[in-house]
Amino acid sequence: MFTTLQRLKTFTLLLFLSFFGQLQAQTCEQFGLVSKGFLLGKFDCDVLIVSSDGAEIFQPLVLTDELTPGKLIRFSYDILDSTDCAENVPLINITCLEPFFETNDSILTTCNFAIESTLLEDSTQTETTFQLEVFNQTDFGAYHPQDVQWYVYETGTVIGSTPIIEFSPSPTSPPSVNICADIAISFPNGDNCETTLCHTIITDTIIPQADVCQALFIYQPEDQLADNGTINFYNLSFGDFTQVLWDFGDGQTDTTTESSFIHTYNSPGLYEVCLTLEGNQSSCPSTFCLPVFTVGGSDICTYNDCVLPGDANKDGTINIFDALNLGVAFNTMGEIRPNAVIDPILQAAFDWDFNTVFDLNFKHIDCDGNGTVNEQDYLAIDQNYHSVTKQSTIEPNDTYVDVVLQFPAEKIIVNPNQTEISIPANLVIGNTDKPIKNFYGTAISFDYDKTLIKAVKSNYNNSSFVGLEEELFVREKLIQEDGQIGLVITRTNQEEVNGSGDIAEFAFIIDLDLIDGRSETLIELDINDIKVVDSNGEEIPVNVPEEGPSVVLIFDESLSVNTEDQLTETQFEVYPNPVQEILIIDLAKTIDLTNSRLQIFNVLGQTVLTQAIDNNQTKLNVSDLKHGVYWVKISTDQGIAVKEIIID
Ligand SMILES: [Ca+2]
Ligand SMILES: [Ca+2]
Repeated sequence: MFTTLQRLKTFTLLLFLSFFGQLQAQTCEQFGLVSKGFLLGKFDCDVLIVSSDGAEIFQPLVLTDELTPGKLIRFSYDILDSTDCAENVPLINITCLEPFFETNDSILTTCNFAIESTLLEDSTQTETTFQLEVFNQTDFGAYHPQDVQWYVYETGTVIGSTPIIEFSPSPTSPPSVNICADIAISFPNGDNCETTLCHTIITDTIIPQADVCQALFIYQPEDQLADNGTINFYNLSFGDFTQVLWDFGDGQTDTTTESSFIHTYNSPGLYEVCLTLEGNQSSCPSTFCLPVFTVGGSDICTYNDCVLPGDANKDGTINIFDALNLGVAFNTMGEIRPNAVIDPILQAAFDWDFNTVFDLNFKHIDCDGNGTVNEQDYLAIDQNYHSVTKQSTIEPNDTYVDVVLQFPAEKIIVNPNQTEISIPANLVIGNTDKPIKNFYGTAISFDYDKTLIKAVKSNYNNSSFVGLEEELFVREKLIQEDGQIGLVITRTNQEEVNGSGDIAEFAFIIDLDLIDGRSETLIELDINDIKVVDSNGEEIPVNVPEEGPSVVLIFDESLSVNTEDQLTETQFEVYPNPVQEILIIDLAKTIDLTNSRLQIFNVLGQTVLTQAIDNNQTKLNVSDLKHGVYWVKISTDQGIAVKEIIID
């Protein structure tokens, strides 16, 4: 039996513990959930956890040894059989035997926090999830931090803002990662506490094997706030090794066998630290390296030429012109960027051995940070893309080559029966009298009227002087909501070419319902910028017309067909569509072919083919016609029909 005083004390302790939140399970349902956890407290006593009917649930034996008056302890507990819940264990009680805990005002105002991480059980081999908790070590959790900002120390990526979070490290990370929390709290007496804590989590499950020599270490900044380059190293190596060599990446080495020590860097930054073990085992020597950030978050960019994923020319914006540098550095390899992500955040990276002629390190061109420049790096450009703003054109110069984006004519005839049409515009560089020299790549950005043009598609001209498409890097970026398109075409083998002509076609799909009722409609394009570069990425100045190209669409009633005159769909068929070589026109047997005629028109309304129809099936070889949109018009005594086809 407890004395009244003991009961009172028990109640007081429960009150303290309930502040902590981990032991608030008061119902069966919650009880089942809180089957695992930990207590925190300053106990001058034995602790026993009992059920409401007095049955002992467990006694954490480890406490007995550790309990000394005034000592802070922390222990974990498991409720062994939660099925008891259904019977008679609806409540967790903590029974503290005398002597009892005494509170002390000073501990309530001490800024004494720590971070604990727990690997969650639902982690899989491909993804590990940790629960991270920041807690107050001296007040039973009564004062949880009021303001917590969690971030990955190495990347600055913010990962949460509550005292308890879940975090799944990227599988591409090094095997350990530092998580920091900026913490702020106001105490009842008006004092404030602000601090930053860091905690290392090991993301790989590493199981030491006795017969294997394995170098392994983690590091932690001594004081994240001080940014003073003081780093704690912890040697976690295992196996039978006889010698240890630390290389701190700053020119300093050490052979200490201490399991933990401090190394101070003279200048802050990013360093590659390697630990090598020597020994008699066949798996020795073993070397393990980690990128070590002596400054966390974005502050490291004060000391490192940080990479903004996608900004491959480092001009502070990410757009189609960055893709030109992919061609310049294509297939080059260098250091992998630590903790690489393609989110638009500045990331510290090791320098590569290569720079552009503008002294731009190639690490900026490896947008995804995987150590190789290739087409996959475009993903970061595409994802982090900024609309291009209009650049002023270079003063025209007779020695420069002309680069134009042009429609095939000033006026294009439109058949009012169509619901949509495709209008082409071609990107043309130079001409046979004045070809371009030392050409390596080009990129263009222009705006179009999105209220008239519902889609744009670009096509590289595979017979152009630039080369075969499979040897090139070609990408289109369409921002339909802004009415903007970008296109990059660059070689990738560091070899320049000379030549001239049409290199790409843009097809503008116009919804004719949008311009219904107008006899004429003006389509204008506004060029934001065109760049042409050589194999060094150096710009070759070109003449670009100040006025963007325009075209007038004119509705031609002669192409239109009255409903009464129209052949029904069962009376004719035109296929395949798109067609590459043989176009087949089938007419129903019931149609009188006496005066029948077949015409094909291009988008300019010009007739490109006319012939009589003397058979119910006509086969036409259209492979000689230029690729694009055409209309097939069939005229018979029973009616006429017009059908749009695409020659591919
Ligand atoms: Ca850029
Ligand atoms: Ca890459």
